[in-house]
Amino acid sequence: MGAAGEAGSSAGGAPTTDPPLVYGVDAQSCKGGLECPGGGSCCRRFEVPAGTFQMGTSTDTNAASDEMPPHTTTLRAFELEEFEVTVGRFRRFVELYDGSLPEPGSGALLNLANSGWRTEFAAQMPATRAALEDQLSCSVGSYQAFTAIAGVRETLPINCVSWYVALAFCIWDGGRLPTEAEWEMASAGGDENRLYPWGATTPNFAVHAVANCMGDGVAGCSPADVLPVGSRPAGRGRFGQHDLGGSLWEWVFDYYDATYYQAIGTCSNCANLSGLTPRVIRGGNFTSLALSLRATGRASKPPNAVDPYAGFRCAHSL
Ligand SMILES: [Ca+2]
Repeated sequence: MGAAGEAGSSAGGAPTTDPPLVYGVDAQSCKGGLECPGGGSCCRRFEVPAGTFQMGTSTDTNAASDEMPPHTTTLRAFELEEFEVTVGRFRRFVELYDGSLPEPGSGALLNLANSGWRTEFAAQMPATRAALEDQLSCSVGSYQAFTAIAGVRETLPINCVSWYVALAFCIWDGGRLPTEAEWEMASAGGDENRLYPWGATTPNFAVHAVANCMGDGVAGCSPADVLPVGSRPAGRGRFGQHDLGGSLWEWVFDYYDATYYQAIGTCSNCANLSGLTPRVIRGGNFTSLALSLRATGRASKPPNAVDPYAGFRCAHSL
């Protein structure tokens, strides 16, 4: 009792009244309402039903070697968020962020051992809110989405987030990161094996995806090419998710291994939970050409990379 009183008086300022950062509360980033384009909650999510599909491809002549061979993949049902995580949602995490971290093992997926948060991730996390805000300022005056004060950019997809921060956010919000297999199942429309999330149609960048620096309708890349989530509704996937092709690359849980498909074979609820440093990113970004928007396309970044081209969305187990 004495220590608390002394701290409050000796600081000479108002005691903090912020609630603590509590991990694992479902959709707390949208508490009180946070509306995204189309009129729904920015936290809305849609079920991707259980099923079996061919992950990867052997028929797409544009495919890279890391997309081959295709392998039969079975997944249990899960929910995937409709939108990439927005600035408005992420701001609520920032406002509470005090450096405290998820419990080890939280955010685990598919009952796989060694998934979820690990103690060794702590060293990769910003220690303070100020350090987190510093990361979010990775592209000041250009592509960065976050602003210190809420303004007109609240429905832009949050970028400048590391894999670690993305995972922590999803756990805080009651979810986790999708596995690479889950993400591809959503983007390919499961057993429809769509070339792009919307189908086989060659992308029209005014209609299907925020990509090719055509977000503003003008050739050439500029900050105006970063658009609110859900800006290309005709590009939604089979299960309702927006922007699986384009907008931002999306972090998924898996380690990246270019030869993973050659070794995995038929698998059920599989994920690559070991390997070297890089993690998988999927779906291309607002500067990408059509090639990167394909449902089977794979890329990677070091997990501590913070740049304006990558964001994420969260998955939720059922
Ligand atoms: Ca995307």
